[in-house]
Amino acid sequence: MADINKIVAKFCIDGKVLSVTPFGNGLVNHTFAVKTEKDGKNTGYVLQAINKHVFPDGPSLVENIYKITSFLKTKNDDPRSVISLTPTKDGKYYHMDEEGVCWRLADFVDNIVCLERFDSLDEFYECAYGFGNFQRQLSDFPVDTLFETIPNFHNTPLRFKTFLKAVEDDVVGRAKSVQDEIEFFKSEKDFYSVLFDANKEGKLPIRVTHNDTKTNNVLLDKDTRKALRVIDLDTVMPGFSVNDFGDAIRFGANTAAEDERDLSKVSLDLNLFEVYTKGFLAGCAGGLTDDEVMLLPEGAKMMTVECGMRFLTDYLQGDVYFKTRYPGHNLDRARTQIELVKDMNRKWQTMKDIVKKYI
Ligand code: GN1
Ligand code: MG
Repeated sequence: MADINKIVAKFCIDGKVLSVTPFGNGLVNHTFAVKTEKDGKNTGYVLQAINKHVFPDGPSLVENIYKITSFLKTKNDDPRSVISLTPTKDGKYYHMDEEGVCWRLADFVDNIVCLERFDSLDEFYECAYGFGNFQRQLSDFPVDTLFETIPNFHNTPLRFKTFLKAVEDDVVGRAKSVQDEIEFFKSEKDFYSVLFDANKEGKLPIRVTHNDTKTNNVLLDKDTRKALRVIDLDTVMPGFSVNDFGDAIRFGANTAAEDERDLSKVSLDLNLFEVYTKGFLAGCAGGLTDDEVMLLPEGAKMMTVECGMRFLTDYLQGDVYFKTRYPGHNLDRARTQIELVKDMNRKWQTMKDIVKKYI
């Protein structure tokens, strides 16, 4: 990798750089904390190398973030509530290194909590509120001006085709050992188009969506414990609101971690599902149509089944997309998602009854 200090030096840092160290645990980009000092006070930045295999067009991605954050700043007075990109010395918002890796630098916000896992229902509610509010504040953003950083990101029918191709190609010879998992994704094939169908029927509009709504992408203020800032705007793209809701449920309302190996621990917590529904819809402040609200369970199941399929696809392709910590990590993640989908199928009617209460 490029010399990290040289990269940092390309940006307009305010103060003296003290250290640059790896930071966070995203599965895609490389992130670093840049600690700085100015007038005897410690501050900092967040530096990221954009994964060019995942996001081939880094400059357009950064431009998206610039547009979104500039727009959000017109609606938020508190600078802590919106990401600020730091320009480079030549006046851009990214630096392209010699290996063609695109880097960007953002402000570091202090006195926050970033929740890998929330400790209380109130915190989960706040994460939901934060993403709902993000949805609402961008409801009049010109969605057509956004670049699609990953085309077809939540095109589940297409993801299914890619999955079938990976099974057929079986490049690393793993398909035979995961027949049950493969069959599971095939058995759900009629479900994959329900959101696109609803869109065609005029029931599900295209909106500005975040597309990575894990709890750790909403920062809470440490003192007030209220949602402060939505981060990780790489996948902000045109999409369906129900998928933003859904990915949060997949990650946050699971009673186990995304890669739990003891499948008996995996289930959908209906109480958390309801808390998130309440928080998300409160943040949206009436912005979603009744049809959209009724499709929230579909969003939850879609994101879970799609993510599971993506993990299994990656396993079949030899673990080339998601970072893994051990052989079989992607398979474990896929199995967890399958277990969660099965539980959603069992609890389907209750999920529908819950969202209906909030129309
Ligand atoms: C990836 O890198 P991270 O953790 O923010 C992935 C998401 C998956 C998630 C699963 C661009 O997100 O779609 O849901 O892993 N992001 C991309 O943990 O593919
Ligand atoms: Mg992410």
